[in-house]
Amino acid sequence: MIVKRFEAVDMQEALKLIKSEMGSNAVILSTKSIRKGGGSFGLFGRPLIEVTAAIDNDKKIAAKNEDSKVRKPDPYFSYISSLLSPMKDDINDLKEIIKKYNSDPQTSNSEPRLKADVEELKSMMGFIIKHSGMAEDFAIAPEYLIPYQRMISNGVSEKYASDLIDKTQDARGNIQDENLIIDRLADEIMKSVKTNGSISDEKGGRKVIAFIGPTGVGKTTTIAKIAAAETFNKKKVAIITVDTYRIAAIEQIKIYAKIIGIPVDVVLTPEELRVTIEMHRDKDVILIDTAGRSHKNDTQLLEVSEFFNPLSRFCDSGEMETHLVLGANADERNIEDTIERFKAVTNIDRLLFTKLDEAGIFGVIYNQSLRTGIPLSYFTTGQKVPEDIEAATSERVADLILQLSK
Ligand SMILES: Nc1nc2c(ncn2[C@@H]2O[C@H](COP(=O)(O)OP(=O)(O)O)[C@@H](O)[C@H]2O)c(=O)[nH]1
Ligand SMILES: [Mg+2]
Repeated sequence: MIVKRFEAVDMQEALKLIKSEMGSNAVILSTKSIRKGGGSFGLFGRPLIEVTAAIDNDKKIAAKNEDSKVRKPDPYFSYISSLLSPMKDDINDLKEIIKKYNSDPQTSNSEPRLKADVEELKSMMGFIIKHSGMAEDFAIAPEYLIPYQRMISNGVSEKYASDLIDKTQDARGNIQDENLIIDRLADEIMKSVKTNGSISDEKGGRKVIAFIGPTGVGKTTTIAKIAAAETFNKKKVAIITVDTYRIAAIEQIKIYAKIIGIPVDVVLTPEELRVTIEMHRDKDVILIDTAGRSHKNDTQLLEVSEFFNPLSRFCDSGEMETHLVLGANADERNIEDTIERFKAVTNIDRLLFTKLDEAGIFGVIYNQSLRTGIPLSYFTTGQKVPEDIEAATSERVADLILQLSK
């Protein structure tokens, strides 16, 4: 691995330097503010940022590490293991029988018979599944059992998993090849989930985006990541913090904004918010952070509506968006409860899932997006600013649910 330090006036310049010297596979290890020139300890000098970046000699290894970031011990594998362990003896007996069967000169030429036995076993399995109550509303063919269980053990709701299986079965008749089934399920997942890509990809004029959600889910960190990416895409970005509690959290966003080299304003009232947005008329992207307490606090929910609901009146249509930020590592019931509480007081345009690196299963992302019909905007995959973020895509959702890139 090659590690290098870069000094620049802001993040935008640093990223340019890193990209040109190390290529786009380089990863940022750390960033800090420094001063150069001036007094003996660098006091009074020019403020600069120092960014340490690294690149792996072997890109393949780098890509593998990147991938393992969101991969936890396979819940599907543990599930299947737990199902299989009581049957271990039977499986070993079966293996012995097959071995004998193959080595017996009288039977080794009887492939058709073996095939018929396998078919019989499959239909028996189908019968058991049908009558076990596991698949009450749909008749699942045995070939679909493993993909179905893979989705269930990854947290996809039974209803959505059966819908997906149904669609794959109906549209194209029964398929025997498991890989083909997975491919077609991926197609159905991609067709059913809505994603909106990054802000830069969206057409139209300026965007004013409010990030709301419970405390600690990663709103401020995510805003810093998006601000850095948009600045890098040559967009003019400003951050506004709605601080209704005057907590130290403001310092955090101020530091990020300084490193990225963009302005940050703190507003206290809905009127100040309106005036500040108006002041940033020249910006392409305005990101609004909220300090907030727990979502259980109803006064905070009311404040969200008090601040953001009037915005749609003086922003052009399509300009104003509200992204509800949710931790993918939380319990699904909590997530659903949060969505409902925020939905009751304000319009939610996008769901943004953070902490995918800390989540063991990903079904919640699909379930909640389908349940609400709200498109997904971004996924974040770690604490590092600016790199641990990706625009949500339907391909990635299919990958997360079916574990295609494992
Ligand atoms: N593991 C992990 N931690 C994250 C991610 N995003 C944010 N965090 C951490 O979550 C904590 C709270 O983040 P913050 O942005 O202050 O949350 P806020 O209260 O919603 O503004 C911080 O320690 C972040 O570094 C993520 O994608 N993965
Ligand atoms: Mg915050």
